[in-house]
Amino acid sequence: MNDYSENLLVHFRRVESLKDEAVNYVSVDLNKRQLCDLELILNRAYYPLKGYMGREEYESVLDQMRLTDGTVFPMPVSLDVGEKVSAAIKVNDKIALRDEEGFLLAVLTVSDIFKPDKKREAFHIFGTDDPETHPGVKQFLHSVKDLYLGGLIEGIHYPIHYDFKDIRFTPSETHRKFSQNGWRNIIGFHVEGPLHCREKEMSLLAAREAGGAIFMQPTVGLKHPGDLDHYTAVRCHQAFAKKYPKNMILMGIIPLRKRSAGPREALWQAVVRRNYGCTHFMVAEDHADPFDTDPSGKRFYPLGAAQALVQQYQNETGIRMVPLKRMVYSEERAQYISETDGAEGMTIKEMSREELKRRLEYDLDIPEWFSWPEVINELKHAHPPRYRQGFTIFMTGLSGAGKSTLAKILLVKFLEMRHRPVTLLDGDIVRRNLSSELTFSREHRDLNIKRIGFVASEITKNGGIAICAPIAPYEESRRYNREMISKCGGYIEVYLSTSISVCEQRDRKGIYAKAKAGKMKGVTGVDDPYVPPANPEIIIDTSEVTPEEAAQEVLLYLEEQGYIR
Ligand code: PPS
Repeated sequence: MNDYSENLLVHFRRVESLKDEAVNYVSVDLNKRQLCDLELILNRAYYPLKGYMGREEYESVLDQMRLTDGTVFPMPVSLDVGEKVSAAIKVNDKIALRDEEGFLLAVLTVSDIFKPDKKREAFHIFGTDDPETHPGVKQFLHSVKDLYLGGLIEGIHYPIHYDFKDIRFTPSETHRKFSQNGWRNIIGFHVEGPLHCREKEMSLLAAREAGGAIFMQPTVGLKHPGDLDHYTAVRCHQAFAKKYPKNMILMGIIPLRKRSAGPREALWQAVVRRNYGCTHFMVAEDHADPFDTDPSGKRFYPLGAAQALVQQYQNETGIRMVPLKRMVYSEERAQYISETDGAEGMTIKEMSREELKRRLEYDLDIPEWFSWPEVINELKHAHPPRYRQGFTIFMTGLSGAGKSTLAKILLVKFLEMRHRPVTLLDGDIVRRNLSSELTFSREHRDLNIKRIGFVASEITKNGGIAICAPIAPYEESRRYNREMISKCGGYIEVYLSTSISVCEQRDRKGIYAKAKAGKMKGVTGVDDPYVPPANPEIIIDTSEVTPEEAAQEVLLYLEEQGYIR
């Protein structure tokens, strides 16, 4: 047996014994953010880290952007845990690190358990500890737990992915690919959102200046494989990468989570790309700025600060900074030109993200100078025009306000149109099926409404129409639904403002009579509150219009907004 086979056997035996021993260890189920870090430690993208930083290493990184041995490493990487976990362990213990399903990925030997000063960390990493001025700080303070663990990790299995396996390269795989391609200069291209013609020209210019090929690495950090967006984004990147000359580009995705920490993050991304085998790294003048897509031009970090920092450390890190220069489309020249030289006096064409989104939503023309049909077609899957998006009609109002009648008419109208599958989630029907165990307490009403919202969001996400008709007396749960469903498609809140006196007169179910007779307690509008919605899309008082007229009003709104045609 040669050395290689012998090493492999030793490793295999070690993994097997770790698996057996881990049954007795305290387990930590890592969240998506933590899984990203673990994968990049295990595959050596975070080289020279062999585990999570202990206190001394952590402090050194915060203060000096260096590990204790002096190596440049600007971002702290420790494992954050809650009090429950930290109370169950002590230094030198071993911990089983598992994924969200409990699958064993690695064993951590704890060297440090410490409480970081999170505000101080934020200040060092982001340049501020104010969550109101920096969304990255807000996210960090909100999502990272209060205690950190440090220590060496022994890997058992990479976090499992079923999607895009063929383009999830490890650093050793990219090193091999680069040398197979005969590439000596490789320019790392960090990518977040979808890219179009302009970004191709900008990256090609940078690659020409550095005299090398491009390694394009879109981040897929915290996207969940269940999100439609994740697939669309990667497919857009794949279509984009096909637009480069042959043997000029390699694309691989990386589970690197975004922090929006500006210059420090740019330097850190450069170090990671160096570990993947890149010799150069493209840095934009507003690289990793939390407001880099803000149409007003607002930025948190000074322009060029990220480029300067990566350049300052390039001899030590071993990866050179290549500026990603802004380009604009000149109508006269019918090509992209550098914004700083030659753009003066030219007719410049640009399209903002918002305008692109609007054109996608209304199925409008997107010019060839902006993007390619292959990329746009992929985007259209994620942002179909409104008439192909799913939507939810969420009615709210007192019992007897006319919700069920209006819902039934709309159901028939939508079925007649045969555009999309339609589901009616009437208050009574939901109470009988989905929420049969719930009472009419505030807590249970909120739970009921959120359940309806969840079902409606699934229907909407899959392109259907959900008609919901509960009382939904509280703003908080209605707002919760609005936020959740709007991410999946259209959300139209219809407030049936019919007064309590009219509802009492109608009293089809006799609940108001029972309330008056003292036989029923907690009836909405009588002795239980109804909070009218703050900003409904449509308000209808059914004492003033017929049910058909009310339905017509909703249909007109949908037509006006582009949901039906
Ligand atoms: S909620 O508040 O949104 O969870 O209510 P919802 O699920 O829509 O259920 C309302 C229907 O249940 C009947 N019902 C009551 N309504 C109000 N208050 C109390 N205490 C109550 N108890 C039973 C009532 O008939 C409602 O039917 P609709 O369709 O609204 O007339």
